[in-house]
Amino acid sequence: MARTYKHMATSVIHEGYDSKNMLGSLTTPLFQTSTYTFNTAEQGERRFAGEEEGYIYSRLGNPTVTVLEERIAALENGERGLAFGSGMAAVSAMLFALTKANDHILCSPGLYGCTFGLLTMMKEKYNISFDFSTMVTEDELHSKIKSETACIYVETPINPTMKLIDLEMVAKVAKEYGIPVVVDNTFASPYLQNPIDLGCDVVVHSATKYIGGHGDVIAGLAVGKKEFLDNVAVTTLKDIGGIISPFDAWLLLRGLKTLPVRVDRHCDNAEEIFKRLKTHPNVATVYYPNDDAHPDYHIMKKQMRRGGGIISFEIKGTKVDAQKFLNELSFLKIAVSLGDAETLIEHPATMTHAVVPDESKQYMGITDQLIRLSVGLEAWQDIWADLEQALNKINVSSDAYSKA
Ligand code: LCS
Repeated sequence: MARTYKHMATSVIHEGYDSKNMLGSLTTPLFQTSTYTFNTAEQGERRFAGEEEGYIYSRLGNPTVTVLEERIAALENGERGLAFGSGMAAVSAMLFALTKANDHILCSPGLYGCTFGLLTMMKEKYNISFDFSTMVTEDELHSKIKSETACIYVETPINPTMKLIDLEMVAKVAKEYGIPVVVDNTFASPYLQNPIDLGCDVVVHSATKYIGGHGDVIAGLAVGKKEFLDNVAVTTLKDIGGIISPFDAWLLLRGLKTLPVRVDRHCDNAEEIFKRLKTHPNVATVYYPNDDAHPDYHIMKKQMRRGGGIISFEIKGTKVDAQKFLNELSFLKIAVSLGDAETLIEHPATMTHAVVPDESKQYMGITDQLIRLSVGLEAWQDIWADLEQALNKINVSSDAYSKA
């Protein structure tokens, strides 16, 4: 679905919904129903045979969910959207749809912990192997593609290291082999980055994050070609059944309306916090895409509208110091998830990426000193005051300093 409106701020509010068709209801009605009645037995037969348009049963489709799917398709400039009960349901549906036993998946040099867990499970059960590419040069990417490579799976920015992948470059190389590129666009949100516009094939989101934006929904979305997602809808989604509830779809439609306003504020706040973290004596390294010293800054300039709301940083010290820093925070919340109004802060090595084996953590750059900060919508001055007072309390031993 091509975007109807020139500006995303209008699209997030209006795409996929016309109040004239819904008794003038300004907001999308919540169709909280599990099934739909047929006027006649013959009508039921026609609907099941696909000869007549219409809803059958909410695992197969629901009008509130349809509006959400049309809206996300428009925001990502894809032909079709599909909603899921979690980000992982969306990720797993895409990977199962694109692979068969003995295939290979090539991944960006870092992935969300549960995506890593899913790939490990696919390897153990179906011998679908996976490995990583730095995706820094075309040559390196070419060298990692095998005859069994069935898809390329990319996070950018990568959770939690904030490395970026040049999507145009990856899409160009993949096209030479006819391999689809799936991009997890969770960290950027559709407001900051649109992978399909850069030549990629499928976009997935943990809608739990910026799209919902309020910490009250677990959901996932996928966007891609109509033929591909029509097929996923009647196979992986219908028969494995990881569907979204109509109420959660309704909450996402509400959250989406303020996506540009919220994400701009997240970015404004993150820029202020980033500058201050960079000069704090107890912080060793800061990873934020909109930093001209970030190794992937040129990629951020090319493919993202702004740097986003997530900052990762390494404190000087040990795991104990990292945990002490978190414990010293006053109102900022220690929690996984991200993209909420509340600032959330976590320790990836022992939380979101705890399932990743040490060797892979090391490859990805997830150290015991690494902290991930999802900058919220509070006043940045209050966020910084809390971070600063907690950072000041880390007792950095001389031993730890020498290791850092
Ligand atoms: N993709 C990315 C990049 C994610 O960060 C997450 C969740 C998912 C997919 C899965 O989405 P879910 O099923 O949770 O909706 N990331 C989390 C995180 O970093 N902290 O808590 C969850």
